[in-house]
Amino acid sequence: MFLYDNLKAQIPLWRERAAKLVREHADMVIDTVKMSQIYGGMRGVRSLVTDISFVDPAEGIRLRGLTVPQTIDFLPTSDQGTMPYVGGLYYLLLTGEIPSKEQAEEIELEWCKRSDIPPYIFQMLRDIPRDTHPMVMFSQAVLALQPYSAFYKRYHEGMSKEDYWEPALEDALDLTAKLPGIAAYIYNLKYKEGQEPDCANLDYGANFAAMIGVEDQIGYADLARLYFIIHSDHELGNASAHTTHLVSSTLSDIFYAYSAGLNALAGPLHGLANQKGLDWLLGVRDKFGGVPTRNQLREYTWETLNAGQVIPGYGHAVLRVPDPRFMVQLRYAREHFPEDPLIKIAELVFDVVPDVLIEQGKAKNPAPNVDAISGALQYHYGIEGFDFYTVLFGVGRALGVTANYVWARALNQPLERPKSLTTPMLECLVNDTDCKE
Ligand code: HAX
Repeated sequence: MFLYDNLKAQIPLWRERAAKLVREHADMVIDTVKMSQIYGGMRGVRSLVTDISFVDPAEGIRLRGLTVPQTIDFLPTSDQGTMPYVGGLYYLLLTGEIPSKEQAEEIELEWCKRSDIPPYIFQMLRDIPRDTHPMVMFSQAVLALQPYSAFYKRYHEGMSKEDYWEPALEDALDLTAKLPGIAAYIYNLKYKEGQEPDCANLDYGANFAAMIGVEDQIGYADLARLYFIIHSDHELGNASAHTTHLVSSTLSDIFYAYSAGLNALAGPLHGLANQKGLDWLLGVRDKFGGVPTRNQLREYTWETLNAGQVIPGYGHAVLRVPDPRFMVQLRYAREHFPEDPLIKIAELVFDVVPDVLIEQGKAKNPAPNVDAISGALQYHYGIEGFDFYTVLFGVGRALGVTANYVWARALNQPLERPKSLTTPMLECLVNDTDCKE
């Protein structure tokens, strides 16, 4: 397999690069920690390492060095649409190399071979009360796959540290292969009947479009590919990636770890913001019976802020410019359905809300993030159940976090264990008194 051979060749070199850095510069100070950061959610503390992606505050995400537009332009395109194969993106994330079409298709084929879902998962999902949030169902289904973990099995049989990455890769491929089928099953159970999977003839995006029974399957397949690709990774410090990384650093396998990561994604300040973003846009549409005037939208924005709420889809912990993932979705919507009233509202919001947030003077970044428009695109294709949208995010995010997971095991990254202090200890430090820990 191209992927396996590529990783096997690369891993010793990366191990040596990491070992050399530690050997020769063990005491080098990379960053310092301020009081405001300790109390401020560790924003900006440079204390993690990943080569899969990097978020430049002034530019946005680079996936293995490629900007979002470059990623879309350079990856091989699916024969069934205009967007790249999701399998090609996975090859890029795992190896750092742009795949050939054959290499991308090999991943698609590998996913197809591994896509069967044990029947007890479906039984379990059917037994969960139907009004349960789909993220709960999704996270439980991922956790329930754990008995199939190759890593767990090999570890308990007695495996050398050198070999961790191999069953980690097996599990990563298995999990990412099964997620679209699980997500589609949840969708069909809660909202609408779709079709049987057909990965022998359809790629990752097209198969998902078929499984959820969307009307415009060709159009939606392209959006699904785009959506999974742009949601795949956003460095290691974001809550879903970091949770997965932390949990798997105990050497619990990716099923335990990504189930936990999904629970982090389910929060309204993270992945749930796409559902909240759409709610907010629909609130605007319903209040004004369509696209409002600029003044009406300004007032509506202030009403939300004055009620002590955030404007979903705006602001970011790292970014300081409009999120390129927002821009690429806006471009997609302008190209494919510019007359959609919700897209027109999203465009007006992009024009009006940043100025209001600047006027309010709180948000460090008044610009839109990925969630400011992603829900509106799903809505255009008739995807029902807004609470399902974070599940879609979870299918995409798995690509990045599992790539990180494979490399974390390949580089034998250790158990994560930062140090905490008490409030009196910090007060002692401030007063420069003799304090004991
Ligand atoms: N609307 C109103 N107020 C906002 C705001 C927004 N969109 N964004 C930030 N602020 C406020 C914060 O609530 C904070 O207020 P307090 O001082 O009263 O606590 C202040 O501005 C400073 O916050 P910040 O430093 O600019 O932002 P943070 O790094 O603390 O938080 C968030 C980043 C993304 C959580 C924040 O911008 C936010 O809540 N945005 C709305 C929710 C959202 O869109 N989340 C999705 C983010 C992308 C993502 O992870 N997707 O999964």
